[in-house]
Amino acid sequence: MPNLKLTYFDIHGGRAEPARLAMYIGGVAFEDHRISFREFGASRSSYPFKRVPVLQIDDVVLTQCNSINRYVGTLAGLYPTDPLEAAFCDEAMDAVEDIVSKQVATMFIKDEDEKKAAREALADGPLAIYLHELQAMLETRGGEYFADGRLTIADLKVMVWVRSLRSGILDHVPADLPDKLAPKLVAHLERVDGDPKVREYYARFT
Ligand SMILES: N[C@@H](CCC(=O)N[C@@H](CS)C(=O)NCC(=O)O)C(=O)O
Repeated sequence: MPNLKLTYFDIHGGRAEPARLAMYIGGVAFEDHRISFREFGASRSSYPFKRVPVLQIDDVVLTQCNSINRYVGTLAGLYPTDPLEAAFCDEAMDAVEDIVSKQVATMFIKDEDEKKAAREALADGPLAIYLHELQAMLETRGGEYFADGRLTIADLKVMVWVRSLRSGILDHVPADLPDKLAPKLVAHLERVDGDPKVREYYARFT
């Protein structure tokens, strides 16, 4: 097994959280290198694309969270070997990346009225569409998991996203939007978040 060092913000969410969870669940040893926003500001230029997460694998550096997810998902036994099931896994993860990018675009709006309008449009448009489509995708795949009929890295990625929406992280977007528009994604979140290994992972931080 290579030496793995995953660098990301010191938060229980975001683009590195599925990889952290996957490695913990799969018993893959890694250095969980957590940095503050201030530290990121100071070291930003040292990261490819000036962004995190980055995964150092021995002496090479891997960027792009879904590439990291596929790689660590494979090491952890949480990425399908069947090509079509792997594509289903990617499909769900890429959909989450799409919508997260749209959310991020509203984060840097300084004017409060403008931000409110952008967030309301986000809730009515893209967020509603992605919640609806991801719920439909889940149902098409059998209703419990997004690929392979079992927990995969895709479930961790969708769970982390739905959980963040329900935390009310986006001002002007109702925290109960997933409950109202995609209750089956909420049931999926509860199933995945309630997994004993996921519970064990978070218990380490309390
Ligand atoms: N396409 C990249 C996006 C990475 C990204 O934008 N990361 C954010 C944090 S979640 C970041 O580093 N932002 C810093 C900045 O934009 O200055 C990925 O999939 O990992």
